[in-house]
Amino acid sequence: MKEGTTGKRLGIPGLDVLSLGALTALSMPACSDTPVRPEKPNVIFVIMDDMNDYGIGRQEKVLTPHLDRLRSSAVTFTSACCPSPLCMPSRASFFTGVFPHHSGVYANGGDPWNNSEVLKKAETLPELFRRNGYYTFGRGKIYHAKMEAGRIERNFDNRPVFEGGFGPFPDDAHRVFSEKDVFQQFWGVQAFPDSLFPDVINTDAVIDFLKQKRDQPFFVALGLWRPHTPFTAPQRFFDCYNPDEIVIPEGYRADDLDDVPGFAQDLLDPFGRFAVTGAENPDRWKHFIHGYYACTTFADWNLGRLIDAVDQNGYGDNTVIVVLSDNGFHLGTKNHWEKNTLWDASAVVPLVIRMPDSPLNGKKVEVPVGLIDLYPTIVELCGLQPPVQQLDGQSLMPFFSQEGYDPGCPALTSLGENLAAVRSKQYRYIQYPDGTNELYDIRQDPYEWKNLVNEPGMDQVAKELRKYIPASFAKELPGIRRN
Ligand SMILES: [Ca+2]
Ligand SMILES: [Ca+2]
Repeated sequence: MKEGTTGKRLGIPGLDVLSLGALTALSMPACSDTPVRPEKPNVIFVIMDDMNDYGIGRQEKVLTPHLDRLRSSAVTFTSACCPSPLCMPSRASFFTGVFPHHSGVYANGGDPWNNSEVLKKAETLPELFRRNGYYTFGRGKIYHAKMEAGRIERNFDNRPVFEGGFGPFPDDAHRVFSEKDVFQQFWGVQAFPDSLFPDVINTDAVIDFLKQKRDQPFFVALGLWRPHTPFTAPQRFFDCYNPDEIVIPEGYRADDLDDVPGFAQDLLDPFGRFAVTGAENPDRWKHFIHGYYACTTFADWNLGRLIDAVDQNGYGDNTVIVVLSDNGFHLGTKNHWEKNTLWDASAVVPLVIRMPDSPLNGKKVEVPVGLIDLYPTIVELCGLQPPVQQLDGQSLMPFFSQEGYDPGCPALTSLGENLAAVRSKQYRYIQYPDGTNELYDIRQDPYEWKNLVNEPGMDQVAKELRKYIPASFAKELPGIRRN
């Protein structure tokens, strides 16, 4: 933890929360232009599921007006990486501050909260908040992996922590069944009314919570189920897009996999989805892209409702809003749907943080950071007693006060033992367990078309980046699922 910032309101130099707290305790009238606020800031996490960095990096045509609005008063991290490009391990990691290579939790399945000795003992961020006197309120898809009775109660004060699931699901006429895995029957595109969506119900619950007055600082985790499949959303979000204007992603190249190692190719398309929706069916491909765009704009609409509730209920000045996605999403690039890869499409995620009073709000940070950094950021920001576990990330707080700050470390994403990638400002280096690897110059080649690892003169670049791949990896939990 950085010395000297803890105890300052929101950690931003210039405003000392202890002074404000002392004024309150002595019942001294504050100056009319000096708001008196709780000592500890409130914190809200909005966790998107499978949302790409649209509107932040590429593909500006996808409509995220509320995220755009938030970004005008927030810091946007344009190269934020998830710790693992899958729902469960990503969330288990950033909610504990422990990297997958220390917990053994690299992929979905495997009951991480019971089977990982590290995560069994670790304090999740909500557990830490509660121990530090916060009221914790959770709704929706938060951890992905179920927690046993007892532990979920240690995480959240509210009841129920309604999750809701991925529904509503399309009917048979709107589904595409994978020929490779007939159990993947939820894959489809269809409109439904608002009332059927858990995201609407859960966002409503958070809005109701924000209308209540509290004398305790709070932490809210709202986990939205969209834009994750199935691509069901209310009709008006489909109507935001003209189907005739949907195009195949510009990052797609039919021959892109020619220079990709076999190990990487084996990770692709485990359900055969791209085979039935992709290059041989361009109309169907565009139809599914339309569905993903509609679900992204739907998720953004719920975000907008939450931001309005924060501001309209007087929490705007003392509440930090963190918007992130657990992983990115391929829409056919590298002949692949969804995630489960170590390229930018899976590993780079939206990360937007509104830190009231930051002089850098409205700016972009292009330095790679990780969702792993959120936990130590929050510990510093809120002045929390540290958790029992060793934290793997670095506090992001300097990014909110020092323009041009650069700790100089690439961001790490792991998908298994000896299966990991690092992302620097210029390059992505990927290492596979069989010793094969990839190297891309993101500045010159943002879609990672040309693997440079065997190009003359690139040995030194690869060697430097390889230093940031962990020297050892925890043994993977049994029972994992790579999807
Ligand atoms: Ca996800
Ligand atoms: Ca290629």
